[in-house]
Amino acid sequence: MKNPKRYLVTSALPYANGPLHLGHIAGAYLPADIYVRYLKLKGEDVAFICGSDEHGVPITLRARKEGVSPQDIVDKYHEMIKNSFAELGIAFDIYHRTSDPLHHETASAFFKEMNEKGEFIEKEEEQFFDEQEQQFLADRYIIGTCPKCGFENAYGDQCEKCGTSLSPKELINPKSTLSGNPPILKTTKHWYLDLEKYQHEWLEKWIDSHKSDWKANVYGQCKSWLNSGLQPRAVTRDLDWGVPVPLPNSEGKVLYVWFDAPIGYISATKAWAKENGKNWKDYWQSDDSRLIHFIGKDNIVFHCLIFPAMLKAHGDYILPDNVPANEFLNLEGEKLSTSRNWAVWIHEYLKRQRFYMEGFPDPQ
Ligand code: B3M
Ligand code: ZN
Repeated sequence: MKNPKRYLVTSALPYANGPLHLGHIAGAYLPADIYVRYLKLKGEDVAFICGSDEHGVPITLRARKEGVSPQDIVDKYHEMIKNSFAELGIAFDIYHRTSDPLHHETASAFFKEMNEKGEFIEKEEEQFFDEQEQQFLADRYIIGTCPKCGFENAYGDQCEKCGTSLSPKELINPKSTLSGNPPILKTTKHWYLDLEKYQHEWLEKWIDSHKSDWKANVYGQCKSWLNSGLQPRAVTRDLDWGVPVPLPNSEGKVLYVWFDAPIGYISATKAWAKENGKNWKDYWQSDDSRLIHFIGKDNIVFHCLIFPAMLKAHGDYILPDNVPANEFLNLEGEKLSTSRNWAVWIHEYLKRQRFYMEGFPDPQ
């Protein structure tokens, strides 16, 4: 876009289930911070938005393991992540969080408006249910034997041993990680985003229009998703942690974390605008604004296909102008990873840096 009036720059919302590591910073935060500093030096009108992503199954799993509530987990890591960014000098205009009531309101309203426009497919399906715990089981709550390689502790969505993506029903001898019992199949209703329809109506054309101005790895990944054909995707889950589905008879259901998290960019912008005498709609709903998402490469499909589909289906919003996604950072040849505890942790790095800068304390 030539001569936009204002810029909305976002960095991926870190999951509040662990501290930041160097891979995060190199991927989505430092490049965005440099870009924003450049724009601001030029005198541009910029909002630089980020916050904690505080929903999703990994947070509930961690809470269970530590015997605390999901809110306790996100409170702890939100503070820690926010402080690390501040100390590193990554200068967001706001660092918000998705457990904030303003976010719940915003995400609920977004879902409701899409639903009223008839954008969702409602479908009943059989899913695994733990009878003892009286709970439907998210993919990560089910383990069993991998049908490809025979590894006995494969998750319902992926085998960590051979890397195959799975669906829970493919596992041999599935077991609930909550009670250890074999789950039963039970019918449940969910709301789906009709990505197949959008692909044919406009998404494919829109991605093609960015062949030359998006990074080759980003464009290439989008094309490969499109070539294998997009399928409808469930945007709700049976879970008790998240933004409740704002419709009658949907107790025990929440919005899928990848539905509410990108809306977190919108709620964060609202919170920032309120504090700074700005109008958030200028940034999200005006054609002379430029929206740019900085992310890591594992988030490409959500930012380039799914979130744009949501924005367009809602109807009032602009689409991202660019989505610079970076490759992973490796440490001794292996990808940095929170779950495998293979990382340079930012809070530790900052502690050491402070130590070297301030010098050794006096011996007495
Ligand atoms: N929290 C995933 C990640 O940190 C996710 C990003 C959300 S951006 C809306 O990789
Ligand atoms: Zn396997």
